[in-house]
Amino acid sequence: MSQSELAKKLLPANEDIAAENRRLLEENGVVMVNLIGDAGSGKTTILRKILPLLKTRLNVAVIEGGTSEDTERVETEGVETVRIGSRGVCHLDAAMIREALRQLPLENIDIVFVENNGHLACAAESDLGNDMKIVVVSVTDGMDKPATCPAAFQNASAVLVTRIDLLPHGDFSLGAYIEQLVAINDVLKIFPLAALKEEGIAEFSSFLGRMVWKKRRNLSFF
Ligand SMILES: Nc1nc2c(ncn2[C@@H]2O[C@H](COP(=O)(O)OP(=O)(O)OP(=O)(O)O)[C@@H](O)[C@H]2O)c(=O)[nH]1
Ligand SMILES: [Mg+2]
Repeated sequence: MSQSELAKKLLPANEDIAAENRRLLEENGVVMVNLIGDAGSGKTTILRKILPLLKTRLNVAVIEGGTSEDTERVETEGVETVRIGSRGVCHLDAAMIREALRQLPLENIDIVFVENNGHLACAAESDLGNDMKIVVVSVTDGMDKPATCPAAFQNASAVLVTRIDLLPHGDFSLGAYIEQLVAINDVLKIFPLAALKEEGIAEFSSFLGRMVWKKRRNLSFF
C-alpha cells in the first residue's frame, strides 16, 4: 500500500470532520456561512459592509482564509476573527475549520462567516460543515460562470452578484445571468450588490438575520 493510500485509510475523511463541525455548531446554535468566490470577486468588501449591520443585533465571528490584510480589514469591524494561513491550498478544508472553531467562544456566537480562498470551481466542492454556501460572482467576470462552473451554484443557498455599479460600463446582462442561475437552481436566493456603495447590503444582511432566527427555532432554511 502506498503512503497516500495508507494516509487515506488512517486519516478521517473531510466529510467526517465536516459532520463533526456541523454537530458542534448545532450544539451551540451557530449558523456557519461558507463564502466562496474567485480571487478578487469582492468577498472581504461584502463582509466589511455587512458586519456593522449584523453586529448591532447578533454576535458575529469570521474565519478568514484570505490574506493578513483581509484579516485586518475584518478585525477593524470589531468582530471575533481567526485567520487560517491557507497559502498554496486550493480551498479551505473541514480540518482547518475545526481548528479555527476551537479558538472561538461558540457559546456566545450566533453566526460565523468563513471567507474561503482559491478559485470558485475549486471551493465549490468544499464542505466545511457549514449551513450555507454563498457564492460571490462579479459582473466583471462575464456571463459564463454559471455555464462553466454549474456545481458552484447547484448546492449553494445564495448568490451575490457584485459590482453592479459597473453594469453601465460593460455588456453584462443581469436579467440573462439570473435566468441562467435559476435554470441551475430554482431555490437560489439572488442578491445583486454594489458593495462599495452599500447597495443590496441591507437586504442581504436581513436574509442572514432570518437564517439565524430560523436556526434558533429549528426551522428549515428554505
Ligand atoms: N466597483 C466596485 N468595486 C468593488 C466592489 N466590491 C469590491 N470591489 C473592489 O474589488 C477589489 C477586490 O475586493 P475584495 O473584497 O478584496 O475581494 P476578495 O474576494 O476578498 O479578494 P481575495 O480575498 O483576494 O480573493 C477591491 O479593490 C474592492 O474595492 C463593488 O461592489 N464595486
Ligand atoms: Mg478577501
